[in-house]
Amino acid sequence: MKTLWHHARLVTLAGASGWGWIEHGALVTEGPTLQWVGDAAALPTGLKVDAEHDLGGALVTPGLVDCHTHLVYAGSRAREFEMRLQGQSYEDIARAGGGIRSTVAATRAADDATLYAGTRRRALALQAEGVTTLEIKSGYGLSAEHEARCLRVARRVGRETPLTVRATCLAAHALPPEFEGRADAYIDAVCAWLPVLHAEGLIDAVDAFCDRIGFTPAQTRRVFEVARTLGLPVKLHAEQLSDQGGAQLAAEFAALSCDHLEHLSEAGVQAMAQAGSVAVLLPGAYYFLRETKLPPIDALRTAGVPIALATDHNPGSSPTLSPLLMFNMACTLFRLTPEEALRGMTVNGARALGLADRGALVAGQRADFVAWSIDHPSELAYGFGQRPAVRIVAGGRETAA
Ligand code: DI6
Ligand code: FE
Repeated sequence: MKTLWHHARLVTLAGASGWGWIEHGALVTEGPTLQWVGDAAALPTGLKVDAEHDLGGALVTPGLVDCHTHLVYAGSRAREFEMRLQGQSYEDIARAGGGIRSTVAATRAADDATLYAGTRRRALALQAEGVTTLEIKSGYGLSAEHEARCLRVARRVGRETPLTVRATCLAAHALPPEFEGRADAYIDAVCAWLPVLHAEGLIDAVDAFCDRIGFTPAQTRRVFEVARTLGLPVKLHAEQLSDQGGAQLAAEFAALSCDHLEHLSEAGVQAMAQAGSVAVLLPGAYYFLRETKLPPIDALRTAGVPIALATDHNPGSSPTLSPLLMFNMACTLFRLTPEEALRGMTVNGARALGLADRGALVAGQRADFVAWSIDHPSELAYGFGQRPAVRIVAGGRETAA
């Protein structure tokens, strides 16, 4: 089915910089693919289409790619938020058995229907703000059975919503209570689960939390070695609370991305540049944990490391479902430009997932785009708390905004 979408002001993001603006733009989609993008005056003569949509002069950007979320969980951590306000630190709460472990307990206790319903609700909330591609990590199951269950929920969201979902196994997220004091034994177990989860088709990438309250670089390396044997790409929660040299380790494995990065060193920046890894910035967690150390953004820019931006939605450190609020925080807190923020949640977000077929409005790419009721793309970052998405098209099909 061939469809013409006309009367659009296109922000294509074609090329390495700039908005790629086409003031009087049109798009032609053929099934799930962008077949033609350009100035309406240059539309191929004699073009025959099955359907035509007038976008009413709306500004159109690529669909948003949220490349880092922890959407599958049950329960809430509002009580822990109160404890932090009363003076306890995120790390103290984690060490006392709260934090990630409390979400693991709630997730294991939830029945399948509840776990799926909560995850789907959150995915649709992200979609309503313009997300068309979403990464979902496991990491609140932490047993063979429960990690598989969480990854199946992620896969089901991909089947039953218009969103493209990439599933990442983050079994090395925290030490489950039954392995207390036996972190190496837990890593042995994770290394044994990965081939099984992969054989079931549940994993697109492998992630780990390399930090003081997570796993050591040596333990992370063991997980990555199994991923490499399976041909799976890796990503890393790196240098979030401390500098562990995780970025350098991830670079050895040609990681798709390193994420968080507040404590990233210059050596880490250089390693990421050499490996071609994307820096995924997560201002929601920075804000909500009241972190004061900024990621080394200028050093990343100077080294030419691509910068992506994501919600990091999770119940402990970033309970937001607003990608556009992340645009605003990336600009106000991290001093990204609005263009860097938009590229961060489109082209560079796609790259952080290893997806080369989306992120820009260019012929041949996937037909994922959003029509917004704004005059200029910088308004996406400026108007925090506003929800200007009016039409969302995923894989050539219109979905509810
Ligand atoms: N870093 C984070 O910010 C999330 N996971 C991680 O490794 C937080 C997860 C949580 O607190 O539940
Ligand atoms: Fe995360």
